[in-house]
Amino acid sequence: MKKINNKIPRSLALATVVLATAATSQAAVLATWDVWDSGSADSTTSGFTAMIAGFDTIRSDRGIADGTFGNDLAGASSGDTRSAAYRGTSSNVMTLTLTNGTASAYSIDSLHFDFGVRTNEPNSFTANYTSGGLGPAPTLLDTQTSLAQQNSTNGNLFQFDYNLSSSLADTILAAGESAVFTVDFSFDTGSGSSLSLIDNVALQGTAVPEPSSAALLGLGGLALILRRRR
Ligand SMILES: [Ca+2]
Ligand SMILES: [Ca+2]
Repeated sequence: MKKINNKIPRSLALATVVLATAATSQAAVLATWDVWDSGSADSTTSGFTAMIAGFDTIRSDRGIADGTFGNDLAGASSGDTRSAAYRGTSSNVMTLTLTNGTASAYSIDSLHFDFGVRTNEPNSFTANYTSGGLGPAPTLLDTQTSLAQQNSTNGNLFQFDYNLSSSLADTILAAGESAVFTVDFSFDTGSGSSLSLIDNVALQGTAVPEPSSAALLGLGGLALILRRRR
């Protein structure tokens, strides 16, 4: 009797380890924008494509060089001086489109960006999940109003990090699906003498693990152990 009791917990522990190993998947940086050669992401996780459209122009002298995407995600350049720029008088909606061209579903975990307010230019915005494979669409992620002007060059400006699971019921982007996020800027006195800036944009996500043969074996083993125990 004593022997059996000693063996059962060890077998259960082993099955649990097998299950846990099969279910573990690491967060990945899916797309980043810092250098702004174009609206295309600087880099993406293999198989993803990502584009930002709608900016007024790409600046060459006012990047936000704090080295972080938003505040929470390291890895942005501390030397790059480019950013996407927005005037209230022309295009004032940033449209970010992420497409999952891999064979796996991914959970889209977080959106990060830095925002710098310039004289007489957009100082308010709403951040939205707008359309695509997540849901529900549309979903308001955040509203910011009357942010202070920050006219220092290359400073550490406003930083935003959004945990998408706190706003979206469905954060799973299936293979082949796209997701569109928008940041809608507002307020402008009309002088148009400078530009508000977006820089250090990133999306983070996690591959959804397929039920692997190891996990199925683990489940089978667990069922067998539980049956024996009765
Ligand atoms: Ca930059
Ligand atoms: Ca930052």
